[in-house]
Amino acid sequence: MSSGTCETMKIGEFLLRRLKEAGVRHLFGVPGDYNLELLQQLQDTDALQWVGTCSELNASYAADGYARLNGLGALLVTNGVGALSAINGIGGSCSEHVPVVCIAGSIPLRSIDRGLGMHHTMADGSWDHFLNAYAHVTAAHARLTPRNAAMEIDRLILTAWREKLPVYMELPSDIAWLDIEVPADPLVLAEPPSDPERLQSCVAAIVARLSAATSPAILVDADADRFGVASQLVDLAKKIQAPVAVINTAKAVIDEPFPYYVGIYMGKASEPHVRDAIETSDCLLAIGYRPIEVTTGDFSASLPADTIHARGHSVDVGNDNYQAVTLKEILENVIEAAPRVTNRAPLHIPATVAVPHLHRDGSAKLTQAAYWQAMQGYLREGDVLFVDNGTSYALFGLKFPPKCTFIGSVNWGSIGYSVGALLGTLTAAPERRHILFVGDGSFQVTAQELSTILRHDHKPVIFLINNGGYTIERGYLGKDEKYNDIANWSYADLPKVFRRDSSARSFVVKTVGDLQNALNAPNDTLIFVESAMDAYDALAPVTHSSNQGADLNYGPRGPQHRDNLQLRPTPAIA
Ligand SMILES: Cc1ncc(C[n+]2csc(CCOP(=O)(O)OP(=O)(O)O)c2C)c(N)n1
Ligand SMILES: [Mg+2]
Repeated sequence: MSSGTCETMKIGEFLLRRLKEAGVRHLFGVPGDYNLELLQQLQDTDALQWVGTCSELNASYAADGYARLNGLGALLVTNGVGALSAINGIGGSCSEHVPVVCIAGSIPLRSIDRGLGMHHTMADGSWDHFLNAYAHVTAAHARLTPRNAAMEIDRLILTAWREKLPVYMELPSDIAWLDIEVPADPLVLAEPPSDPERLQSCVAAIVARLSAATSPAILVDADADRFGVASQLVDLAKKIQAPVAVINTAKAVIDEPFPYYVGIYMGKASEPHVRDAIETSDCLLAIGYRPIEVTTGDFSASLPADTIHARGHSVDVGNDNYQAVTLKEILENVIEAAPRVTNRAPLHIPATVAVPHLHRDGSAKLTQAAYWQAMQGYLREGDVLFVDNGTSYALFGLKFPPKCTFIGSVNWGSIGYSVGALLGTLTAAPERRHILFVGDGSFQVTAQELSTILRHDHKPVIFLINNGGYTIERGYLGKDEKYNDIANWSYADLPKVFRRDSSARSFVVKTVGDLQNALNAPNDTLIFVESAMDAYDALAPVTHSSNQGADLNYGPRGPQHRDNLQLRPTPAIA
């Protein structure tokens, strides 16, 4: 209960205090003259730990990765130049439903009052462009003033946390040190409770459907993770003995060894038993389902027409829509009320991917098939597993051990996200093993952040595929075109470049034996494994999906139909 008492505090200090009360322990970003006054408050009060990044783009990715493990993340940028660098990452947080508070130290209110032209603006006396730009990629935005700061700081932080979406806050540089009256009580992160009647009616409608069903099933998207209901979904699946599938965005949200977990659903591209469980279900409960072409086998997904759609704060059952309900309360009450089922054994899932024939001969040239098979053996319980765009999408085909976390940017798909986000997850949970699977092209976008990872003594494992460019794009168009080639960096030397006294173990891997040797290295320091592979080598599902993407993107008259302009699936290169 709030005591309603107030105290006097500087605006900047109040902002930092509120972030801390909301569970944020680190702030990512880049200093700038418009935010240094807040940074000094951070320094003086020790409220949060500063993690300086090489760019604001990387800070936005780091805050996103941090938020995925921590529940909320934050970054600090400077006006215009910093804010617009970060906006791609914030767009990603919006697309992927990740709560991030983006704070921009902005031009002083005195300049706005007097219409003074300032640097990091269009030099035309304008001041609203960046606020307006952020309005499109956030759930809420505001410029703080001494009058609104106490209210807006709480509104923005709570909105990010409740909606699981980013917010944008401008802190004019001349107000962070001004005293205002603020609530003395700590900020409480809580959802408003559901409307009792709506909750009860909705639960009754769901339970009636589930009880009458003979083949209920559950389909999970990323919101199940963001709204923290994975354990409720497991409990429900156990109680009603129903199969659970995820879509790519939610890989490993349900522990993959869980007996009722059946696999990834993506329409025609799914394994038959998964497709069957979802498409023929007589009561499908879908959680936060937001289909796009890459998560539905190019729109071949076909959910039953009477699917129950549950979202963070509303549910559709039949013709009814229920508002003022929270996902957690809905699920907890459904678990309570649903009759226990004891006669539906878990599906017997046939052994999946045919194991490719692999060379026992260690001197054999490394192929993607051999690589991913070796990686399957490398994963262990509790890993944080990252994938960037590219042929590394093969990671989706691996079976994750228990308690692993998957981090990817599946809907937004911004290459390089993973390297920045890796800094964020390492900062949030340094005790876990973090493994990054990334291509050379994606890595080149955000590579500098490896230096911050080394600077803070983190110990991730980085598996980089060096295939000379954008192989996944060759499957769309330009199999041999120069635009898909990139510079051939000496990737494995980078730890030394980025930290002179680096103790990282670096490997350049060309054969199956080299890879095995690298995989035997202990995880007592950063491990960087650069694997050389053929530019045409990719697992068939990855290339196939690029080919389909080209048909969707370019249409029947597109250039992908010309001879030999597109990499097509071939049996793995031996
Ligand atoms: C910011 C951004 N720019 C461009 C793209 C388009 N794109 C998608 S995948 C890709 C190539 C990835 O290449 P790489 O990381 O080397 O993976 P590979 O397929 O070669 O293993 C590109 C350029 C993108 N997704 N995001
Ligand atoms: Mg590549």
